[in-house]
Amino acid sequence: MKKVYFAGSIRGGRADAALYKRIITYIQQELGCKVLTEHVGDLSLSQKEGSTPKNIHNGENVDEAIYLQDTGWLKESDIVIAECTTASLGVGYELAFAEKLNKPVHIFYNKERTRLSAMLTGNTYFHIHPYTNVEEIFPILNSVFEE
Ligand code: 6IA
Repeated sequence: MKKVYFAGSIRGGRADAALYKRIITYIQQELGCKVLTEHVGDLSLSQKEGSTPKNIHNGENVDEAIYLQDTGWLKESDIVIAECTTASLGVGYELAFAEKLNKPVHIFYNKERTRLSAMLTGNTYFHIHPYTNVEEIFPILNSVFEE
């Protein structure tokens, strides 16, 4: 079963969380893949998640654990899918990290709501899919996963 790393904004803002959830569910149920990062579509995950400056719980640095787990999952993944309409530093970092690992990377964004960074649109390594209606995302995913 293909392992998918889905990237979407968390501290960058949760305006598109419901869309992330829809994409994750589609990848799992319609395309039959394992999504390593299911929590990105968790609607109860508040933007204020871990907003204490160092995010220490029971003596553990939570952010360090998140970083180590996510970079581990990126190494383990077969493909990276990102929804980039809501800008996120974490997602930008993950995309560059995935490129260094030579993972296939597919980036979706709503071209009427945002102008994507030139650091993504200018990099021919990435497969970039601008859309105007979210319904366009699903047939594109079908063809990406047919390959
Ligand atoms: O800068 P951002 O927070 O917007 O970065 C979002 C990206 O970083 C996502 O694609 C995630 O893969 C990763 N990321 C950021 N925060 C977390 C996180 N927080 N857990 C896992 N990955 C994260 C804790 C959530 C937990 C309480 C369920």
